[in-house]
Amino acid sequence: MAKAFANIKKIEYEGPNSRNPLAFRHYNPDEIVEGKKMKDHLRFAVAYWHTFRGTGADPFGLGTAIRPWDDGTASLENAKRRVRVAFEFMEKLGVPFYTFHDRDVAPEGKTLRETNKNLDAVVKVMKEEQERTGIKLLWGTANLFSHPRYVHGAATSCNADVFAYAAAQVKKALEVTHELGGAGYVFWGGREGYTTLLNTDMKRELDHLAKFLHMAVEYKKQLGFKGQFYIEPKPKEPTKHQYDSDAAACLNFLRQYDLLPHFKLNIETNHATLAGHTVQHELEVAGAAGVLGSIDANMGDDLLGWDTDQFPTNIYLTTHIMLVVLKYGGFTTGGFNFDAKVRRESFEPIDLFYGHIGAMDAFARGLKIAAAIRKDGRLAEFIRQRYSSWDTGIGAKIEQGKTNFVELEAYMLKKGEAAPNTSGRQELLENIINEFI
Ligand code: XUL
Ligand code: CO
Repeated sequence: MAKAFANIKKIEYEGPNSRNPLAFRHYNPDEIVEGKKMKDHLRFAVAYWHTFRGTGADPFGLGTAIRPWDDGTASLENAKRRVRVAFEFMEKLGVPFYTFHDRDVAPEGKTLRETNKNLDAVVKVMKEEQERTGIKLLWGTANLFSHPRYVHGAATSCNADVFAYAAAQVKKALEVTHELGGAGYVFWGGREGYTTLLNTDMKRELDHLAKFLHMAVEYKKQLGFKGQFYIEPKPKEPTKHQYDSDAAACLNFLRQYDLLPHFKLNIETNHATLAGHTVQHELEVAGAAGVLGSIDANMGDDLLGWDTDQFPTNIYLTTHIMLVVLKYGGFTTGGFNFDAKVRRESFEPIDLFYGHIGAMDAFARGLKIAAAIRKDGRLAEFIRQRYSSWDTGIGAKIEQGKTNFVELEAYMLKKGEAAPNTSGRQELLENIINEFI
C-alpha cells in the first residue's frame, strides 16, 4: 500500500462544532436524509485528471504543485505508483467513486498498440486497488483533445483518419471502463466544435458526430457494457463554439439523430455558467426531459468568467442543486464528480484534502438544507398554488387537450377579461430560502 499521506488519518465526521480542518462537519455518510443515507444521495467521486494529474500550470506559468510521489516522467512505473497513491487518498477521504480519462492514468506509447498495452498494465493496478478498497468507478472517458492529432477535433475532425483513431480510442476506453465495472461512460466534446466557420462544414461535422455516437452505442451492446452513457455540455473552451453547447442543444442533437434513448446528461456547474445559464437551469432542462444523469460538481469565479473549475463551497449553490436533484428523485447511475482543482497557489498535497473536504461538506449541508425546505413545504405549496388555475375548469381542459382556439375565444368573449394575476413573490421566496441557510 502507498504511504504518500502517512501523516493523515482517515477523515471522519466530527459534527458542526469541530475545528479540525481534516474532519467533516456535515458529511456524515450513514446519516439518513429523506429515507436514504447521505453517501447514497451524494455518490461523491474524485476526478483523476485534476487531483492526480493537475500541475497548477496556467498559460502564464509552469506547474507549482508539489507531489512527492510523482517523478514527473511518463514512465509506466510512475503511472502505477500514482494509482496506488490516488487510492490511498480516496480511501482516507472516504469517497465511494472516482472518474478518469484513459490518458490520465497511462502514458501514450509510440503507436496505438503500445498505448493500449500501457493502459492495460495500469488498469490491472486500478482493478487491484478497486478490489482492495471497495472504491468504484463512477464513469470512464477518453481524452480526445490533448494530443496534437486532435487539433481539428476528433469525431468532428475534417481528417477521416483522426475520426478512425478516435473510434479506436473510445473502443478501448469502453473496454477498460467495462473491465473496471464502471457505472457509466462520459462523452465530453473536447474539441468537437470550431474556431471559425470559414473553414467548417458544420452539417457534415454534426452528421459525423452522430455516426460516431451510434457506433459507440452499437459497440456498447456488443461488449455487454450496461453502464449509462452521458454527454457533458459545454459552450466554449477550448473551441470558440462547442457543438454540445448546453443541455438544450444536446437534447436537440440527440433527438435529431435518434440517440436520445441511449444517453443522459452530465451537467457541470461551471459549464452552465459559461453558457450564460445557472446550473439549476441546466439541471431543470435535463430533469424535465428525463435525462438528468450525473453532475460534475465545481464552481466558477464571477470576476474571471472562464472555466476555473473551483471546488464548490457556496452553500446557496449546493442547496439549489440539491433541491433539483431531490425533486427529480436523485441519482441512479450518476453522482457528484468533483471536476475541480486546487488553485495554483495551493500547491501542497494537503490542499487536495481541504478542497475535497470543503466541497463534500458544502453538498452535505446543501442536502440537509434542501431536505428541510422540502419538509417545510412552503416553497412547493407556493408553486402548486401559482399554477392552480390549471387544475380545474378551462385550465384542466387545455391540459387535457379537450379544447381549441374557437372554444377559447368563445370562453373569453363571454368572460370579457382574464382573471387577475397574483404576485410572483420572488423576495418572499428568497427570504424563505434564507431561513434555512
Ligand atoms: C472539461 C471537462 C472534462 C470532462 C471529462 O471542461 O469538464 O474534464 O468532465 O472529459
Ligand atoms: Co467535466
